[in-house]
Amino acid sequence: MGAEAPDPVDGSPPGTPWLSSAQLGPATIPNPSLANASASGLVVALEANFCRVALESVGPGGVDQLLCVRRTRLGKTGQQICVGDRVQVDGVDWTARRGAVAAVAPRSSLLARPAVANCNRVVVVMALVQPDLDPIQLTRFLLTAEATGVQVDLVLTKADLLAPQPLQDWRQRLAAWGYEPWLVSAQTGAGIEPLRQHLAVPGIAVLCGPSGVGKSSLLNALVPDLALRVGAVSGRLQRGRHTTRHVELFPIGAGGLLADTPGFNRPDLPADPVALVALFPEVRGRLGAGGCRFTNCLHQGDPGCAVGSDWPRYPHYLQCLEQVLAQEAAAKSRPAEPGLKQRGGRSEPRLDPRLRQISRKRQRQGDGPQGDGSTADLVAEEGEDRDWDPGALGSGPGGSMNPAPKP
Ligand SMILES: Nc1nc2c(ncn2[C@@H]2O[C@H](COP(=O)(O)OP(=O)(O)OP(=O)(O)O)[C@@H](O)[C@H]2O)c(=O)[nH]1
Ligand SMILES: [Mg+2]
Ligand SMILES: [Zn+2]
Repeated sequence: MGAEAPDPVDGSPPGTPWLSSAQLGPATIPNPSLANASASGLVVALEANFCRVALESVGPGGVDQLLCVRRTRLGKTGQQICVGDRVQVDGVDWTARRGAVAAVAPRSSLLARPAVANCNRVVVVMALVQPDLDPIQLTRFLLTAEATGVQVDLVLTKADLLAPQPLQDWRQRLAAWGYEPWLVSAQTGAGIEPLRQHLAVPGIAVLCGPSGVGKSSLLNALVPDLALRVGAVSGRLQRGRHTTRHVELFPIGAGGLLADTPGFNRPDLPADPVALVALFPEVRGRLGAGGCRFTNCLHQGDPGCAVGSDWPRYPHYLQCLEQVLAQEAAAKSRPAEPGLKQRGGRSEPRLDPRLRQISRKRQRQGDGPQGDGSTADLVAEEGEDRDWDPGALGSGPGGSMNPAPKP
């Protein structure tokens, strides 16, 4: 592991920044009739100021992927672009294999973190050991996954490091949570083949979990010859080192795409306390037919509560509920200050418009985040916005395939 396979499109190793201006050269359009051509495709990777779009149909010269920036008028609508988005690309330069995203199709689902649109399945990946499996952290990841409304799978990695009895104990414990986990080892290959068959179906699946649990190792085991970079865990808590930095989709089976994502340790909890309990599959059935006496029941031992407390994750539920209520109260008592925007119960600084100006100027001078000014050629015509933040999403599923109205 660790060796990097060349990128199937441009020959660069995966994980390398988008092509620099030196690599790309000036945006030459030898055949004017090919300029301003448009195409549609799927965003398969997002990094810094660019996205890579896999085209629905192969273009002139066998080009099947384009490196794209975003049109300013799209940015002005607040429309963010995520991996998994179906997009319309215009201003295509087939020779340089570049274009600009002009419109985003409506999304069927949206996972906020990692940011992936239109996923059909969220695969929560946690290690059994190194780092030790923490039930609360696992619950938070599962809640985030369940909140998307798509199918949720649970994969527990590093099974080679645990004896059969503790493995069996985890199986039983998680069955009571309503999950049938896939216990796998990327090291020995145990459990990999059945999981590959399960995942190799049309649609987009997303690996999601903390750093160091083995998401990239799992992808390497599932998709031979991929050779994604992996990093050893370290420290007393055996934490990962955030080896994967960007979301990227890789083909698995016919029509199946699996996203490797950067690990993170603490997923946000959903905002609505009343909706929280439905994200616990083991008690979802108790909410139907009659349900609790009070429609706003928070299931804390209230009279006529149908959910009750006789389930193993009830203490986890109460702990999460307490946090959701606290973040809701904090958001209510704290009016949005000028210069701050409310997001998920937290205040975040707005991007100072002056910073955007500086950033653009710097990029024109060839000192952008990639240090290459490579977008300057692409933006000359329409002044594309290159300040997008892949982590900051629009207000939810939505978006429009209709290009934003011209100002
Ligand atoms: N023993 C054992 N080690 C594993 C297994 N899977 C992954 N590892 C090791 O765990 C460490 C972390 O693996 P990665 O694949 O980089 O983890 P990741 O989840 O992609 O981490 P980030 O990219 O930081 O989010 C590496 O040292 C791997 O060799 C496994 O099944 N068994
Ligand atoms: Mg990784
Ligand atoms: Zn109740």
